[in-house]
Amino acid sequence: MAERSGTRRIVFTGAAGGIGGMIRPLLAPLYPGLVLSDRVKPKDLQSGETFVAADLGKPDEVAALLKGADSVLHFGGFSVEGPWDAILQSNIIGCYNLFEAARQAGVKRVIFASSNHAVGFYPRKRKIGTDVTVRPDSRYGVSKAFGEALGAMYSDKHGMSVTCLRIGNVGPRPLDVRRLSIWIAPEDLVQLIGIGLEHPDIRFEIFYGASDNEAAWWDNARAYALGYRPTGKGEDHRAHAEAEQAKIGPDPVGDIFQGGTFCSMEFTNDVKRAGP
Ligand code: 15L
Repeated sequence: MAERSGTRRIVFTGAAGGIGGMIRPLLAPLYPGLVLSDRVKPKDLQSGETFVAADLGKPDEVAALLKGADSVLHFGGFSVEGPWDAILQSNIIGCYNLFEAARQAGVKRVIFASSNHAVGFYPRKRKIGTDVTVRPDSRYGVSKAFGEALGAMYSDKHGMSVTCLRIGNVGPRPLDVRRLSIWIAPEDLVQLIGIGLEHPDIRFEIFYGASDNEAAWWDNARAYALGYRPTGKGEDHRAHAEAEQAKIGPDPVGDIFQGGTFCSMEFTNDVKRAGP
């Protein structure tokens, strides 16, 4: 934990995105050397924040961004299901450019924002660990599984410390009944990032990005073993989540699987054949 208060250059891609907006104020006092990056500047950039624009699709720009960096928080890319070309450019090519530039720059640690959608076709009735086969529920989920695989390769082949966070849903409280199982408070996400940035034993890890949720579908034992002590509890917000759920109609496919609407989108299978 000694480096925590240092000014090592920590690059945060995707800093102008939704998660970026929620965690930037929490990261700033912990990591004075934080460099925010995105294609466009966050509208609410604060006077003490450093920003460098970069397009993940352009290797030269990514290389310039990572020059002298100690660590990277890679949250950049397309954050929902989308057309193949958008996913390909941002999350496949962009993610490769990021890891390769990190290797060339001698970056020691990468924290990769993966997603629950890498395993979205597991049924809600199953509790899964981080060692299960991926079951992506979308092109987006496939791209997150790809990012995890890239991280494993850069860890094994080049000795980079890589932490993949299969993030559920970040926000002040769970948005609906599904999110009671996968919700993560911004403070807890910052705690997981801190473990990825500082824990001395990390080579390659996958953690679920979830708070202390009673309704959890995930076994996050490895994160707890490395010191994770989430403070958010989804159950404290059950009444709100159920009230919001009542406004949403049933989804005969999405309600069965962990990935919800990402599973029902474009679904042409028989539910009985998917996700046992
Ligand atoms: C994600 O991975 C998305 O980035 C976010 O927008 C939500 O859809 C979230 O998953 C979720 O599953 O709720």
